[in-house]
Amino acid sequence: MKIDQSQLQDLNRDLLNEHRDQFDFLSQQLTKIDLEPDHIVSKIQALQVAIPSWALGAGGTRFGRFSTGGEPSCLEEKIDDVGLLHALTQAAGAISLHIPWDIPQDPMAIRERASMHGLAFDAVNSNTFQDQPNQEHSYKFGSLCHTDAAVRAQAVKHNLEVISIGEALGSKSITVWLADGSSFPGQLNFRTAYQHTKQALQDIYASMPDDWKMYIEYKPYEPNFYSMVIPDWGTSLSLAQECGPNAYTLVDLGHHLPNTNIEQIVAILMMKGKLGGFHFNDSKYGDDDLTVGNVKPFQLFLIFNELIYGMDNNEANNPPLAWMIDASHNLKDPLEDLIQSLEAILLAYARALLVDREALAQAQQENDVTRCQEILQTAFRRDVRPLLAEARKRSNGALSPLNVYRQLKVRQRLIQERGSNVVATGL
Ligand code: PSV
Ligand code: MN
Repeated sequence: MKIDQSQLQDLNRDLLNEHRDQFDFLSQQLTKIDLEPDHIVSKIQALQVAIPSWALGAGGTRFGRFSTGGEPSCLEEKIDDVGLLHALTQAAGAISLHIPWDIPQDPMAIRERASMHGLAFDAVNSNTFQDQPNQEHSYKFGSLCHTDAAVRAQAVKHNLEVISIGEALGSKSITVWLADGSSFPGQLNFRTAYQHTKQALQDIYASMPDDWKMYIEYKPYEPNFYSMVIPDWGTSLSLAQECGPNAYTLVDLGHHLPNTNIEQIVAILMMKGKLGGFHFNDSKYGDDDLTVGNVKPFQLFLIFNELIYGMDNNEANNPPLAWMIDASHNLKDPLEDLIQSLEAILLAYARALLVDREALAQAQQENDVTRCQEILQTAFRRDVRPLLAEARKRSNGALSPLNVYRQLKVRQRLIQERGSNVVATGL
């Protein structure tokens, strides 16, 4: 199904007067503190977040999976779902594919379908954390780090295939996440595992087109529980440095031990020009893959505060970041969940744009701790939802995406079209 533009505009009309009042009121307040509402709105309009092809169906836990109904059963339908999200929010202008979960049979046709929805192809993701049918060597004991050179070669080859699929689609980057590691002390020689991984990443990097980027993701534990070969940003950064200028660290918000100061990691990586991308999600305990900003919205704001500072003070030429939502939807309708995640990302971004940076720098210089805190919290506590709605209005999206989604009965229509038992590929 496609969102009918005239229906969407009709639904917008019902909310227009209230929206205008709220936007005008906020605009006046912002103008008083020397902020330009139009400038902020255009920045919000420009932020586009990729949706991963594996986040459109119900996820599962190792204890079970409950289907949502109307899930996309093929890549074409996944693209259509991202198209729905983009039509409503105007903030989801890209899709990120995981290979081999989503191998395009006809890349040109897939490209055309995506561009009909206004979507670009973001990073392609390799998968050496699962064995595929008829695969010669198993990844049970690792992939790029494996003790056996034949397994490593197979994993490198897979990454090269992923790159060539990405090229056919117009992607410009590959994200490598490795489940490699050990679950028992003594199982793995840490140094050998690192060296093997470094060599394999260098081999992949060497075959990458010149205008491509490699993003190296890290994760402290899971599925291995004693050690991961790339457990943290330091290891990822050192591997990226060993690969070359087009290799970067990718931060997945769920891939940190509890209470890690992620905003500080972001600041240092950007200072080094080595932050490549972001996987957004939220968590209470581990890699919970929950809706962005639902548990720790202040942390998300602080991260965006550093991102904006990094983008404004970019001496190291950190490239534009690849933004993606990497979540799993076990209870909620995945599309509703993604709408909420997009809203949370944009809210954090918009609030961080309001931070009075000059005043903050001065307060920091004077060690006025109270004032530093006030400056951040003043920005964080402002209700910026009218700015987001205005950005969507100007881009022909929905003033209230979730309401339109429900009023147009999108899920019910998808169930009618696709049935209630289809299961999307992914985790
Ligand atoms: C691993 O937890 C991860 O965050 C990586 O990005 C994977 O590619 C993705 O989830 C999907 O499994
Ligand atoms: Mn991730």
